[in-house]
Amino acid sequence: MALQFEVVGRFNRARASKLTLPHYVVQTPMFMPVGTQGTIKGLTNSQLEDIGCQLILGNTYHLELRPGAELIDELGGLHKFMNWKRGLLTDSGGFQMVSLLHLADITEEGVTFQSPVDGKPMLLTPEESIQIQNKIGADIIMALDDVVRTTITGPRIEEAMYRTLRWMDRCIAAHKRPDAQNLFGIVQGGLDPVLRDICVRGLVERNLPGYAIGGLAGGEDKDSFWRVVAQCTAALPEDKPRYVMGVGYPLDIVVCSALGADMYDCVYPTRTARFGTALVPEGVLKLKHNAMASDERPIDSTCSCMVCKNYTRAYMHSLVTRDAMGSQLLSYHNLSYMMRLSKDLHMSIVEGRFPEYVRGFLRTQFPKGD
Ligand code: PRF
Ligand code: ZN
Repeated sequence: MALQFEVVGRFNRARASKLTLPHYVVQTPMFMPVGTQGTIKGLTNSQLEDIGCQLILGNTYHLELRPGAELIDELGGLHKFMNWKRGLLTDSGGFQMVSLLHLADITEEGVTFQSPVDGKPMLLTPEESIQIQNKIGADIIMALDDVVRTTITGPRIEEAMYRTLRWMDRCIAAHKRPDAQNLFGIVQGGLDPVLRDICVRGLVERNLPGYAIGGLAGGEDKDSFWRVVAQCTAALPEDKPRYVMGVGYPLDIVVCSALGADMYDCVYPTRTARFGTALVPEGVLKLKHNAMASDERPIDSTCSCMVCKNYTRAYMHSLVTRDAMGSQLLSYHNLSYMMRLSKDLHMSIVEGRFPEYVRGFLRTQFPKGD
């Protein structure tokens, strides 16, 4: 195991931790920005460091297509290649192919898909996903899982859950660097509590360095989503990190942290920035609205980020969706907001004022109490 997980604060099921990874020590709860091509769209590494970003995500699938894991390995691994000194995590690739390419097809052998480069059929097996991730060299690597939409029902959900467990064993056998990289398992099983339970038990038996809860944030209602998270966190070991994949919205991060989850990733803050939407304590602020055209206030008067210190809503209104700088500045603010949220959650748990923090968060987001 190449990590140390130390719980430094608790409030009921919520925890704050110090997670020591091979390249960096991070604090949880933690939001991890998503970089596909070895970069977070619109931000430099030093900007990411300035806003307190502790760990970023890379995608196995994208990095393998370009520039290729072989080359990254030759050049000393992804940390060195992109000159990022903090934490890195790579997702296994299957989910990206299934969600991006509708032509992907899953068999027991792996995920088959048509190459977006030349249209040739390609196959990503659990063994290959791990080999690629070993070459990329991230601190945390993810098992290849069989992901199905939570909104479908029937035998396919059960098949995918059992296949995810069988693939887990193939990933463990293929993992060549367990002392330098942490292989996390992923709980699948849709919205079915019996299947989720079988999957959690199966993964826990394999004694992995950390566990992810997958298959969520795919269109199911919030109640079902939170119920699955609550069930999984209750059954996962106390002394290992728990990562809810593809989440998400600030509200979901607050709720999942209250339920005992520690790590989150989502493209939402940077994607929504590119459409001109700012994350603020009250919810969202649409900078494209005409009302912003002459508004001299900063995006968020409670935010001390570089963008809020220097620019008005009016200036941002004139830039967004017209100039790349608009997306870049807004991504910077939105990620600053997510980093502040992570830090506030951590500190409020450590300082024993988590319930007050959550109440304040909810009151600001839902002032009418709805
Ligand atoms: N599995 C993997 N990556 C993911 C997910 C998953 O279930 C999700 C949740 N839908 C986001 N990213 N491997
Ligand atoms: Zn700001």
